[in-house]
Formats: sequence, C-alpha cells, structure tokens
Amino acid sequence: MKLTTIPPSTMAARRVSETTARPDVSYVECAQLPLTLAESTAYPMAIVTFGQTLSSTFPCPVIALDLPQIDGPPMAEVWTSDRLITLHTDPACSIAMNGNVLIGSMSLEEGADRSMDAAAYEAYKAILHQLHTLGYPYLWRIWNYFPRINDDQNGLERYRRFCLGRHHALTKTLADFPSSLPAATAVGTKSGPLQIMFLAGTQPATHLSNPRQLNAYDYPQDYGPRSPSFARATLTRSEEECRLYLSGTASVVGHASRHAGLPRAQTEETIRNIQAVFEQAQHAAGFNLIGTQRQALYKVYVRDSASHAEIQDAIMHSPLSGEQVLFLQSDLCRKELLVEIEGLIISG
Ligand code: 3EB
Repeated sequence: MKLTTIPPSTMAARRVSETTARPDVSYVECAQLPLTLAESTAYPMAIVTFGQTLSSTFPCPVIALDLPQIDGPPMAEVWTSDRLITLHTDPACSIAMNGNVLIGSMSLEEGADRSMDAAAYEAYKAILHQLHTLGYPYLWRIWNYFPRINDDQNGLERYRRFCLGRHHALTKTLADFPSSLPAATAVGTKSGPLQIMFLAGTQPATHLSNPRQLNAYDYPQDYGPRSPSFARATLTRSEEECRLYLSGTASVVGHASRHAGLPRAQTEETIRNIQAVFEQAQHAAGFNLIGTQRQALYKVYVRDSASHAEIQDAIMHSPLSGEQVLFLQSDLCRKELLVEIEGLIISG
C-alpha cells in the first residue's frame, strides 16, 4: 500500500476552492490529453480509455477498457478536481480522493480457482472495505466491466455469476441494502480482467427508481439466482449544482426485455426509460434536467457495430441530441439487448 500526496509546491501554483470539491468530467481527445492536463489548474482524479493505450503516464488512476470506440477520434473520459487530491494505490486497486469524493478502480484476474462469482465477491468486499477505511462510506456510482459476459461458466452465465457474487458481498457489507444501492453499469469488454470503477462520497446520495421498470434488485429469478444490485439513477447535490448519474439503461420494461432484434425500437424504448428517470430526478431535486443542464455526457454501448447508424439516428431524434455522446462496442448483460445508454447530467 502506498499513500501519496501531491507536494505543496505543486499545490501553491494552483487555485484551490473550498466549496467546489465535486469532480469535473469531460471527454478529451487522447492526443490532446497531456496538453489539456498540463494547461489545466485542476488535478486529474481518473482517466478512462476505450480500446486505446495512452503513451504518457498520469498521476491518477487510469482505467483502460477494451471497449472499442465506434466513431470519431479516440477520446478519454477525464475526471478532475479543483481541490488537492490524495492517491492510494495497491496492486489491485487505485484510488484518488479530494475530501468529498473518491474515485477508484479495482482490477481482479479470474483463474482456475476464482470463478466470476468469486471474483465479483472478492472485488466488492475489497472495495467496501477500502471505502470504510478511507472514510468515504457512501457508494454513488459503479461501473462493472468484464469479458465474455454472456458465456456460460459451469452451467451459469458469467453475468449471472457476477450478480451472484456482487449480491453476496453487498448484502453482507452494505448498510441499508438494497435502498443504498447506487447507479451502475455492467457491460462486456473484448478482453481484460474484471474491472470495477467506483465513485463514493463522504455524504450520502439519493438513489432513484424508474416507475417504468421494476427495481433491478427485485427482478425475479428468471434472470439469475441473485438479482442485479443497482439503482436506476443516483442524485448528488452541493451548494452549486445537482448531478444525476444515470445507470446503464436498456429496453427493459417491468423486468422484460422489449423489441428483440430491433435496435431502433430498443433505442427508442431506452430513451423513454431515461425520460421517466429524469422525471423522478426532477421530483427529487426540484430541477429540470432537459434544457437547463450545464453539461451532459452519455455513453452508448452498442452490441453490434452494424446497428450503430440506426441507434445514432434514433438518438439524434431524441432529447439527447446535441449532447456529448460516446459510442462504444460492448456486449450487454442480456443476449437480446442490443443497446444500453448511461449518462451524467449536471445542472446548476
Ligand atoms: C437492466 O435494466 C439492464 O448489473 O449492474 C443495466 C445497468 C443493467 C446495470 C448491472 C445491468 C446493470 O437490467 C442491465
């Protein structure tokens, strides 16, 4: 274990605001990354890449996902803080903290003696342990990535094994399970270990349901022996802003998948789901998400890149048009799902 604090000499050169400890997020062209960060007064907290290897190193967790970007120049998702950060690194886990928010990444290889359920269990136990030790006990947002998500492993689909291990760890260790479960994404990479990125806070957040969908943690056993442990969205608030972390959202109504084989219809159903979550957020936060947001970032996970044009067209004819959208080629957690959309909407 190693604890690193950025030296005061670096800090003095930067403006530190006490009231805005929220992280900023943006998509930055990979080629521009070193320059963008060098010119910024903010501290990097995490960098996420999509099927790219960065040539420079950065003083923060770097999460390289084998999720090929479908179009446009290679982008990275960059999380920065205007407040001094502390880094915590060990071989499996890399964490950046700014006093209010923690961003971390856990990576765990599977093996002959570690099936996907065991890997998920171990990873989640370790993450929760870290969050408690470091003083950021409230989970705000989780991203889960692993390869061959729909493959069978000894009679049970790997995604279902993942849900089993995650559920086992969280029921044991997460206070107020399941109402404290955060927004999440779980999608399949082309290769790599189990990679989990997580955001946690010193303060609790508000977790939302979608009235068009059953809570995932209440899904019947048709979808696996233990239900997926996540909320449809998570809302955080500070003096300056409201922020909605929208879970990976798909063409699921109630608990059933809709429009098998039809990428455009699935995208349209997904957008209706997203709008229903926005309405919930509006009730909970008292602000209008569409039209008044300061910033919105979306990721669209596309199972088959041949349906990219149709999915993109459906998005361009929706309230999401005009926002920053990254299209990534990924496998999704039910075989019939062809598209999944997640987002981060910041207002204020
Ligand atoms: C769904 O609604 C689609 O297992 O963490 C979306 C977001 C989905 C997160 C997860 C699964 C997860 O059930 C699948």
